[in-house]
Amino acid sequence: MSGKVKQKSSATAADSSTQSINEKILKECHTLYIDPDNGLVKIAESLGLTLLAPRKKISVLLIGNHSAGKSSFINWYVEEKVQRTGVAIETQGFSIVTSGRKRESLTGNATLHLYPHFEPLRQIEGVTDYLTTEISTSKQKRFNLVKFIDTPGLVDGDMQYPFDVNRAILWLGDLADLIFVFFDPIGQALCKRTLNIVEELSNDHSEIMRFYLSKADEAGDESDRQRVLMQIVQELCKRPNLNRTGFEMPTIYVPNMNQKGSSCVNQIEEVCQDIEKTINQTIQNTLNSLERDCDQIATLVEEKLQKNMKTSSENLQARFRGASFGLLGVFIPFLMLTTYLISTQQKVMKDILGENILDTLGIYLGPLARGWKAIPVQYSTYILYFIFGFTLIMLLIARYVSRTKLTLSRKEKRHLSEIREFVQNTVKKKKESLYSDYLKQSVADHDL
Ligand SMILES: Nc1nc2c(ncn2[C@@H]2O[C@H](COP(=O)(O)OP(=O)(O)O)[C@@H](O)[C@H]2O)c(=O)[nH]1
Ligand SMILES: [Mg+2]
Repeated sequence: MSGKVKQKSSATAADSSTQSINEKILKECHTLYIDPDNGLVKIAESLGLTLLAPRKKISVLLIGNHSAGKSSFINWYVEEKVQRTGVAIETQGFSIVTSGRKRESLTGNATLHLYPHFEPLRQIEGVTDYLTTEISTSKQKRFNLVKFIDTPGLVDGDMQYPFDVNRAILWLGDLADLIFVFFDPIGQALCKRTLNIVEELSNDHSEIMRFYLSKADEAGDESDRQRVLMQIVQELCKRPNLNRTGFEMPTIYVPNMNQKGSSCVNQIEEVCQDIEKTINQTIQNTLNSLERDCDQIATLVEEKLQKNMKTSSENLQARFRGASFGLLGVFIPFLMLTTYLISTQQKVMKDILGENILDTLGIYLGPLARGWKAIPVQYSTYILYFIFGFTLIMLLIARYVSRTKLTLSRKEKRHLSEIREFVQNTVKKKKESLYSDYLKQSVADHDL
């Protein structure tokens, strides 16, 4: 066994190490988001921000006419007969082909359980019954980082699908990282249904769509092939939304299916390169998003702490204002009452305070006390009401202006600082190390 491994060509060995590094990067990024304790999704949610966890694999959606060779392509890529091929025009459903630990076929419900983000598919009536997942243990090519979504062959005419096939494909298109459109030379290359869906998909996804002339070995000689290609391109260009300059359509066929020994160039490697390119792009995007999401979380924390500081100082001011009005509300009435009593009840006051104090008070409060004397006796009850009213109003004002806003507890502040520290240091450091792991695969060490 070990001898066999050693005999592997160095290219294959490098390939498999690359595979595992890229796989590791996407897995670790995914975990950084979904960790139940300190995952970024949960942290962001506590700050009122919604983050989506990155996927561990890219999704490739394959669409095309019935019998265009979609399923055969998947089987060729995976190097295992996972998908049924060449079936008669019968209703086929959607099939997700993915890598895993054990060969297994899952039903629609199990599929939705495995991929919760596919759950909205349930809204399209009937689809769940025609949805399966094929798990294969294959590690060929980049299969560990790719999830293929095989779709029912499209046909024109009276064919009745037990679900809204267009709607389902459009919905899956929103999820895909790549959309492969297969046109075959013999079948109904110009199937209207296919062209309609292609046109609709290209409204939002033209940059991830790739067109291929599949089963190119069956297209006859070179001039026949050119004619077929011209025909398809012409048909596509009739559609205003699809009229793209520099329309590219590589000719591909599954190598071992070339029974007739056609000499046609096979550009199927370009398909693999496209998948590879998309994986690399996805890894870079995922790492960039990770950094951006960390920054966003740190900014939110910063804003929260700043706002809390502002609220704290506003609360302090409010308390001070409240205390001032409170004091006024007590002191002024006290002054008024005292002077009133001095001026009107001199004898009683003398008994209570003693002559000395009364004299001293008389010096300071004399002018006010004289003011009281000027007011006729019959109004004195109103004066007392006024004083009580004044006190009441001042105390109410004091209460009103001293209202404070809720601030963060010390524990909450510490928690926020910890979050900032975690995303800015721990997560970002992790991101940096993943980035250099990624770059190391293609660049020599001294360049880093
Ligand atoms: N000659 C040739 N036949 C192919 C090729 N790909 C698929 N086929 C055949 O075309 C038929 C339909 O293929 P299939 O993969 O089921 O098409 P699908 O309906 O698009 O999934 C099958 O009988 C395959 O053997 C190819 O590249 N070359
Ligand atoms: Mg098929």
